[in-house]
Amino acid sequence: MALQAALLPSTLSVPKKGNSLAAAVVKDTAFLSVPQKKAPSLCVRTHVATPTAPVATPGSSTSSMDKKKTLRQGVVVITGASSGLGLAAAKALAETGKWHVVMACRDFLKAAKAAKSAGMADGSYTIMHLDLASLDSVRQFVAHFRRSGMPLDSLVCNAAIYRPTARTPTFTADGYEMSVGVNHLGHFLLARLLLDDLNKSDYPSRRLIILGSITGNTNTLAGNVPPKANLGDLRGLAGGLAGKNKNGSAMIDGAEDFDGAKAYKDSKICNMLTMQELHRRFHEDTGITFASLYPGCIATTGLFREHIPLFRLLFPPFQKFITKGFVSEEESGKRLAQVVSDPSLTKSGVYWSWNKDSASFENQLSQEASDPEKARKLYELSEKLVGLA
Ligand code: LMG
Ligand code: NDP
Ligand code: PMR
Repeated sequence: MALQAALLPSTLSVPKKGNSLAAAVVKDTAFLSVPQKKAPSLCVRTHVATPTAPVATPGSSTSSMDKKKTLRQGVVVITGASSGLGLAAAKALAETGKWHVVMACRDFLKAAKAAKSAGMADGSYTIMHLDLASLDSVRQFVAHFRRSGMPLDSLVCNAAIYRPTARTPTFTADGYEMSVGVNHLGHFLLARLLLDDLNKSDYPSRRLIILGSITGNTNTLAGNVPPKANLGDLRGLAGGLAGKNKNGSAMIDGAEDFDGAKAYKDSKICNMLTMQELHRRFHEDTGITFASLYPGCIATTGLFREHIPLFRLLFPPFQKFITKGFVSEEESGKRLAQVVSDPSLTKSGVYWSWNKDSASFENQLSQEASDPEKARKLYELSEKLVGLA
């Protein structure tokens, strides 16, 4: 893998606190349109500069030559960092001092409150507005991020919605079924646009991570709980996922009836297929690591907010005591943080999972979630739907 120099010269470290670039970044939000119903400001920087503090290179040797070389602070963008796994990973990474976290969130004030109440230190993160239910917002986020002057060293596509009891679809601003629109298409555009930025980064290990899940994999017990994920021949996606096509289907497989639980599981297959297709298309040339993961069953997060109250009450004890698949938000955050920054997890094209002792391993994806032909087709259709082809 084309890893660049493992250690960066100190001349590459980014501007110091209080510099003019950073000051401009703090104030420069006017060029962005303010999203409806949301917080008035799109970016609050809780510190003044792009990452400064040189930190020791993980695993670097202690020879006198090496001591002089330092690795600058990395910059990681995490979508949906206002709750659950995203927030826990943001906190875990920020706490190390090795990472500056860009929290890309749809609800600015919620994110600000969440960061504060999680105890994230001022200066360790920046909040930027991103609503994955709008491709315009995705493009605006990318423009905004670039204007900030920060490098991009790692991108985590984490945000998701789950509409477990929905029997009728809702749609994104662009007219795509919401679960697939947010979880897959919004992230697809974001990832594609930010690939350039990752590629420009001088950071030794650049990574693009997309959250997958066990429930999208039918080679597991959890993946066999109905309704099961299945993309079929992607005819619903090819038909535009229903928003603007009255005769189309809102389900990827083209099914007539909408099923919110299945739509989520289908979107997770898309996430896992996308990671692999990105790996096939870009890893060799760019050296970027593409990875996905199942962080464990984090049964207490906001993901289940739309489930019936009885489910929300019973699901955590069920996972804790019966399936034993339960993992706390804190532990899952550490797992995701590992995939972002652990020097031993640089392998690309991998779907990571953790065993009972919380040790990571390369997991096997289901046949459908690892089908290269489906991945290619999904990729090409998605490019069309997000306006890249
Ligand atoms: C659907 O219901 C909803 O209809 C839908 O709206 C959406 O919410 C969706 O996935 C989300 O769920 C699923 C429903 C039907 O499951 C239930 O919620 C039923 C719960 C019934 C509780 C059963 C009692 C179990 C133990 C009691 C413990 C008390 C705590 C209870 C906490 C409950 C929290 C959930 O699901 C079913 O039809 C039930 C049967 C599912 C079993 C599926 C297992 C299939 C196994 C097949 C094996 C295949 C082999 C694979 C290879 C494996 C290799 C390792
Ligand atoms: P949460 O609901 O706690 O977090 C989801 C995040 O996504 C929230 O910050 C939410 O924002 C954000 N989000 C939702 N819609 C949008 C949007 N349109 N634009 C931008 N952000 C949005 O769920 P989890 O932390 O559990 O889920 C995180 C990831 O982990 C998901 O990809 C999920 O599929 C995956 N996962 C979760 C598992 C679990 O057991 N919980 C298991 C396996 C995978 P807001 O705070 O404003 O609502
Ligand atoms: Mg599941 C055997 C282990 C296991 C694991 C690890 C999960 C994870 N689940 C398991 C088993 C079962 N679940 C069984 C036997 C049942 C039937 C009683 C069951 C039910 C169930 C429901 C109704 N499970 C669920 C739901 C949801 O609504 C969640 C879902 O499917 O969201 C899409 C869910 C989950 N189970 C999991 C995980 C990780 C989830 C959250 C889904 C995700 O993010 O992918």
